[in-house]
Amino acid sequence: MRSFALVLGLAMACTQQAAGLTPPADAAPYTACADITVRKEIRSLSSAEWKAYESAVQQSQKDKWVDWFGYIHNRLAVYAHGNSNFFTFHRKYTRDYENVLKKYDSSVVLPYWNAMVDFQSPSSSVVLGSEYLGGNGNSDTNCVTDGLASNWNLIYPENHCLKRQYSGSGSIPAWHSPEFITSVLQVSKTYADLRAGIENSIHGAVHLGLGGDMDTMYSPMDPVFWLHHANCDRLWAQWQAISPNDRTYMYDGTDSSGKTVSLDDTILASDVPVVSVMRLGYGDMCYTYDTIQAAKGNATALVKRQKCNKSPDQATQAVRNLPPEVLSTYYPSFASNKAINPLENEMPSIVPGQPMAADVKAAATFVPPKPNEKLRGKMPVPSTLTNKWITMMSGNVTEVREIEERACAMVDALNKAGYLSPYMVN
Ligand SMILES: *[C@@H]1O[C@H](CO)[C@@H](O)[C@H](O)[C@H]1NC(C)=O
Ligand SMILES: *[C@@H]1O[C@H](CO)[C@@H](O)[C@H](O)[C@H]1NC(C)=O
Ligand SMILES: [Cu+2]
Repeated sequence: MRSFALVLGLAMACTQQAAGLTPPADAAPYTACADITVRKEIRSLSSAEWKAYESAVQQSQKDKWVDWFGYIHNRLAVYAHGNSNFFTFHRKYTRDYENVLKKYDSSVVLPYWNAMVDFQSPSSSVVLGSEYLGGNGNSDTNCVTDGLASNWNLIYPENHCLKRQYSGSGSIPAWHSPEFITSVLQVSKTYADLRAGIENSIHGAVHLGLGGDMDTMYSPMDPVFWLHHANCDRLWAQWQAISPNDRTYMYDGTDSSGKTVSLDDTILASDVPVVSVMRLGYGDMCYTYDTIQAAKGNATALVKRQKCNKSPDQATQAVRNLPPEVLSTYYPSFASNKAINPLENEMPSIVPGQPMAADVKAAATFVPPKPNEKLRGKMPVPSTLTNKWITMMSGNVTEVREIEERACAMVDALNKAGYLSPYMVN
């Protein structure tokens, strides 16, 4: 009980309304982590960090951990998607994989991929280049033949090579922009709102855009899965941190059977309750994200990126200059005159085409691309989810189409206002 009292004491000392930050009375006493690691965007990793990560992932594949995680995910598909379990299950599950990687190399920290930055032309992202996660599968077999998972042979659900089949015949159609995700962070008032807004937008779009194994329920076999889900987890963590008193333990909506979820629910394929994953920095959740660190005034992790982006605030300013009715509909926080909270702003920090810090030569000579003036008012509408995908995870079609309509309407509103996204460079 000592540690429980400590957690409570800390929460009270740091906040005015401690109630929301305090775990429910019947929750186990999760203690503050002694050591909190920082998950960084893949483009910020040094060569040593990337090599260590790559090596641990390779070993996990040789030892069939990749097959194991694919099996678990496939078995839990319906439980873990299209409902409130989405964020909580995947937080525990990605942490479990990160813990496996740490057995090979304790210094390894799971990176995330901010895929929104690449929304205009996902297939040109350096992240899908041969030095990193590799690109499209071979045109005959769809087997991935470059990058980290080049020529991987997997045994689940049957012997097969790791496959990718970009959904746009050789390329990937547009994803959801940093502008859209910024809007989701600002308009979502409940956990269930945020879950629907993220799962049905960038989450699904990345899975479907890459195709192959990523378009199945054993998608964790593709190493892209982990970086992509770390990104979704980051967005949840950021949203929680915007208003920690109300949101740290906010858990609402229903599960796959329609039952209202509870912090006491056991996370499937684990022996821990949901409450144990809600607060980063406690229990086994001994990690945070660089963007959250930066928002709290520690910009160390973001320094490399900001060197590439001379005026990160220009992007935010362009959105803030949108007409008031667009702001009040999509960006309620920007509509007020308050200072911008970096936690609810996905706009600055990375620029499209930015090389990986690990690629020292490319990073040294990189000149950030200017937004293409010809594309003013021509932001693309993000790709939509297929019926096959929605059915595969027992998703709610009405819910999916609602988010898609909002994404489409936002793009229309921005285009009508003559907006030029700083991420539109091609
Ligand atoms: C600041 O961020 C860096 C890099 O992510 C991290 O190593 C360091 O521990 C952080 N410092 C504090 C005081 O949190
Ligand atoms: C599906 O989503 C819609 C819109 O969010 C909601 O009103 C409806 O209750 C949901 N249906 C089920 C079966 O959960
Ligand atoms: Cu999943």
